[in-house]
Amino acid sequence: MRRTIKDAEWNEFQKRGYVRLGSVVTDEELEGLRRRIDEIMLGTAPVPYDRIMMQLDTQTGRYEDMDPQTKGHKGATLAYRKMQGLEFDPLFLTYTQKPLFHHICQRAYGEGTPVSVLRAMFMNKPAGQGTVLPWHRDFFGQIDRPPEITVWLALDDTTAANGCIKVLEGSHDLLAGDDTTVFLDGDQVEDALKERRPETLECRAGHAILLHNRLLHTSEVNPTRVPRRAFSVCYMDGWASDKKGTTFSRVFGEGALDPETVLETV
Ligand SMILES: O=C(O)CCC(=O)C(=O)O
Repeated sequence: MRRTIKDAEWNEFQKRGYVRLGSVVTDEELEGLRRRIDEIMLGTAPVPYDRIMMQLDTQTGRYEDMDPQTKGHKGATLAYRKMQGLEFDPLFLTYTQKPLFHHICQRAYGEGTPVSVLRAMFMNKPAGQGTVLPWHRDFFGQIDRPPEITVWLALDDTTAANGCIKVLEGSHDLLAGDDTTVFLDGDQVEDALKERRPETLECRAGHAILLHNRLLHTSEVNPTRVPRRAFSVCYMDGWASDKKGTTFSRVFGEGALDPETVLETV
C-alpha cells in the first residue's frame, strides 16, 4: 500500500482541486469497514453511540426534507444518510491514521504539525434511496484555521447511476474572498456552470480521492438496488478551534486518539 503522494500528484491536486489516490485499503480492510458500518447502523457495534451523530435518509430524496443530524442511534436500519464521529470507532480510527494520510496532512499543514479531524463521516445513498446533495463546498468559516483537505473513500463502487460525486474541476478558487458561502444559490450555480462542465468522479470500492475543501461538488440519489456507501475524513491543523475555542479530535501528533484505547477514553 502506498505511503506517499508524488510531487506531480500534489501539483495536480492544487491545480484541479482533487486528485485520485487509487487503492488505499486491502480487500480485508475494506470488507471490515463495510461490515462495521452496517453494524453501526444496525445498532450492534461496540461504539459509543452517544458520541456519534446520526441522521436517517429522507424518503423523498430532497435535501430540504432532511431531519437534523443528532447524537445517538435512530433505529436498526441501513437507511442512514450520514454519520459523524467515526473517529471514536477503533476500526475507522485505524484507517484514518494510515501513514499515507499523515504524509498528505504534513504536506498540507507543515511537517510536525499535529492533525485533528473536523469530521470522520459516513455518507450513504441507501439502495433505492439517497438524498440530493446540492452544489456546495466544504468551507467551514467558524474554524479559525479552516480545513483544506478531505480524503473521500468509496466503500462500494460509486457510479453515475448510484450517485457518485460530481465536481467542478478547478473551482476551489472560484469563490475566493467569499468566506461565508457553503451551499451555492441558483445564480452562483448558473455562473459556475457557465465556466466549467461537471466531472463525474466514478470511483472503485477501496479507492480514495483527495478533495480540496473549497472544491465545488454535488451528488444525486441512488435508484439502484445496491447501496452507495462512502467514508470521508476532513483533516485539519491540530491547533484549529471553533469560535467557542473548542478543539477537535487529534489523529496525528501529540494527544492523538489511539485505536487500542479509544473506547475507554470517550
Ligand atoms: O459522498 C457524497 O456524496 C458527498 C460527500 C460530500 O459532499 C462531502 O463530504 O462534503
